[in-house]
Amino acid sequence: MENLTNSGSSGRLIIVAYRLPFKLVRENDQVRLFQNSGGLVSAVLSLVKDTRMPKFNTSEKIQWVGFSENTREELEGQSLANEEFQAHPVFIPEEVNENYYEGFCNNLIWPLCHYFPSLARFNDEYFEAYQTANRLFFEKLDEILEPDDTIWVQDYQLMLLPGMIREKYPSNKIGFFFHIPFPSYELFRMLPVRWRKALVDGILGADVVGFHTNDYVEYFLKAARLVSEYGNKLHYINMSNRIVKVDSFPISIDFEKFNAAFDEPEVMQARNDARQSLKEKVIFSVDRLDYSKGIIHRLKGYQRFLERYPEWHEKVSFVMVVVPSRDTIEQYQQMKSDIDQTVGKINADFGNIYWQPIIYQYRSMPYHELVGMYTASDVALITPVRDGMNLVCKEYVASRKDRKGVLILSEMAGAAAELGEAIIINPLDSQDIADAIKQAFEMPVEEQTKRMDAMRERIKDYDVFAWTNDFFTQMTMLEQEHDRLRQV
Ligand code: ADQ
Repeated sequence: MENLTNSGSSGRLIIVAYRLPFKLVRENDQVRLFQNSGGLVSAVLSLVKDTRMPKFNTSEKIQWVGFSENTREELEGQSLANEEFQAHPVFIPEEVNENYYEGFCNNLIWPLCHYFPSLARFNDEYFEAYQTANRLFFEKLDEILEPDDTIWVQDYQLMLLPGMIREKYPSNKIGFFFHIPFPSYELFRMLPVRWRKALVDGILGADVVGFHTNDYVEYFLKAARLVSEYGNKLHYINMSNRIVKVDSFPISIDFEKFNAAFDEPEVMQARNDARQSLKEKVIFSVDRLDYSKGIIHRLKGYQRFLERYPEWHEKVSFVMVVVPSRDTIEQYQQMKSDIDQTVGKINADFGNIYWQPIIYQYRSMPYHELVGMYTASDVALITPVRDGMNLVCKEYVASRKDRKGVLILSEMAGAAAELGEAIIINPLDSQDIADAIKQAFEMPVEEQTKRMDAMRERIKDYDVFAWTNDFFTQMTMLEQEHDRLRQV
């Protein structure tokens, strides 16, 4: 895409996300900043690294407003900046945060947007806390905001914030990105009318609203039409005094980083260690503990594979890594215990003293080990029952500099819209998963390479640099579209 952003703003870029990009940790009387390694931090860092990117005021770091995992006392007198970011901590009282983050965000919005309405808890206190917390983010932003600043608000924890900013700052450029699926209207309308309207109006405080896929864009446009009676012309919503652009921007990864990692000594070592200790065929999966990730469905599919295709017994190792997440919430504890039991049962039913069918780890995996496993495995088995995008599958493909390996991917992941050369499965259908594993194991190397090449090319073209570039290009173009549409 043509890059129009260099003519853009000379103000600062302010990111507002639920979490700050780092937290302060004390080790033996030393204090240091510990950076989160999530997809958003990498994506925002691409803004710093990419010379094609808009020239925000480069004498200033990227400003980041977010909830602080440290207390006010812990941060007293400490600098909250590293080379790239200047952090502005938001302190949320514990009782508010419980109803806001665990409550409204993770007990209501998360299950609803991932098509688990039966897990959604509707509670007036949740919404009150959501409003209060969004207001606390706004107050922090209000302390630092300058006229030329561009604000980029992230995700479902902050849907009211763009509207709050727009009310007081009509001229600042505001972007909003939603990282999880925006659900079909039948799900969205389960929210009380006043909540629905507040959320849609809040999001529409932004100039550009981004989702991962065209489907999510359509669902949002429909919600805007039905909830707030905003009409749209294609991707544009006319708000009487301004226009909002709603579009898809499929988030991506740093392709070159994963591609180059293939030859790094630590990755090679991890790959060799894995290959030596595992059976001749290796299946790998890695995700956060979450019901949306389809971990139980994956295990059922693998179980079906072992039942139906006994010729593969003792020849396959399934390495399944789950990173601890939200395990204070009851549903997550229950899910963890279901996973433990299912893994135990499969290993007990099929394994023997020479063979453990599943090697299950409940921990975070260091980067070199992760890429070591990506590049050691014959199959990546990614089976979410619903996922906004899913970056793991993109990381797997980008890591395969050897152009081998097979991706089995759920049709319910946003990434399936881009990665059609994967073996696409329905995660609810165990037989489909079982057959896909068999097909993957039997796939000739030439076909693996053909499919990998097509997917690698696509991710390379639309990497995380292209993603951020695309978003900010749209922000800049909107001004021009504004004028054009007024004349139509
Ligand atoms: P997540 O639900 O967290 O993100 P995902 O996109 O797959 O899911 O990103 C997970 C990241 O964590 C990947 O970079 C992966 O490497 C890493 N990771 C996962 N398990 C790990 C482990 N055990 N050890 C180490 N690293 C691990 C949300 C949405 C997604 C959307 C992203 C970005 O739910 O759908 O793709 O935001 O928008």
